[in-house]
Amino acid sequence: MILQNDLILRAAKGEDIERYPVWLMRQAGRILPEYRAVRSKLSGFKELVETPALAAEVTIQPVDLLGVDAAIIFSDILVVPEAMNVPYEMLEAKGPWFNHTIRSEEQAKRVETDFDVEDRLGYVMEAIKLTVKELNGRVPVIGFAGAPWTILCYMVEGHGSKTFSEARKLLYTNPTLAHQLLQDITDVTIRYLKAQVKAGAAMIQVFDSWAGILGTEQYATFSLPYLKQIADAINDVPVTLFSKGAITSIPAIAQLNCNNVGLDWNMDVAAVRAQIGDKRTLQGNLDPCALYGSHENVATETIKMLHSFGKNKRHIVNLGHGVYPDVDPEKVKTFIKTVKSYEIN
Ligand code: 1CP
Repeated sequence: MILQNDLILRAAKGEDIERYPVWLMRQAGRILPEYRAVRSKLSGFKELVETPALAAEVTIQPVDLLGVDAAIIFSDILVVPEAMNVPYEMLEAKGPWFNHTIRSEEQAKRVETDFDVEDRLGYVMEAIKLTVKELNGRVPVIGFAGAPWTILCYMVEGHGSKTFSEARKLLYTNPTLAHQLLQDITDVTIRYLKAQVKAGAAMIQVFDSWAGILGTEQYATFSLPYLKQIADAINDVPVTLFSKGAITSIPAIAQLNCNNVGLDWNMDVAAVRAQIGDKRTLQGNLDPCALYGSHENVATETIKMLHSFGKNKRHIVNLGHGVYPDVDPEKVKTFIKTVKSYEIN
């Protein structure tokens, strides 16, 4: 398939670009009335995730409606623990819920790793194939998975949390079990991401959403070695590592075998660039709340971020985290328009 718009892939590889590519984390989702219309006809979130034709439809919506330079496959990071026999439910207005938590060796017995990802997660690969076919080369499709540490957070805690103190407790009380589970998640994740690439994903992003709740030393012990295995295993397409809140670990992340390092809005682009040099592309990092401002303010804040890049072409524009569901899509369009009309040279 020849891509008409390969801007994001060129930026990821450090090749020349005529303007900065732009997409948004969580672009396929509740900000769009067209997404809510599809979703309202279904029993719930999981039905959408598990129905390839509908997942493909909502994946393509932001390409049609917002003009982003990449599509991210509509799915969730929690499909991986589910495939490992730790299933989740998505409760309306509450978020994920696991009926089984894994906090002891006894509970860990239910965790399965020896299965075919095509078998248990085939619906994701099917959705990617359909999306690639329907996009017909308009933009690349990004595949993704959660980082092992972030997946462990949900497996141990059983639901969302501000502190994930049960998960962090395990690191102190039973580090052996924590490492065993992290390795199991890593093994499955590598097979899953390779299957996504085979199905047509042209770039991979690993979301370490709960990186920021670990100290630097613990991050080096319980997350980086597993991210390293994933980054080393995915060779055919560019890889983005997004470790939200891991400010002090950014130089170590940039040492891994990745193309892109995702930055959240607390991170200073110029300071990170000074630390890591030109060998990696940076992705981010407008504060998602900036999109609540007036159109004029959105444009001003976006330009401020673009200025922080200097003249460096190794950037992919995004927010510093997922777009908030109540943001006006017109403000998102202003953000995207501002990026697209910004001259790099
Ligand atoms: O009913 C709905 O529409 C539920 C909202 C929703 C959506 C749209 C959830 C529940 N997941 C998703 C899709 C999703 N999740 C995507 C789709 C593609 C896109 O970005 O457009 C992606 C990439 C994710 C990844 C994801 N899920 C992450 C990592 C990214 C991040 O935001 O940090 C995490 C932590 C999750 C777990 C999750 N899924 C959904 C919720 C509400 C949560 C977070 C719960 C918590 O706070 O712990």
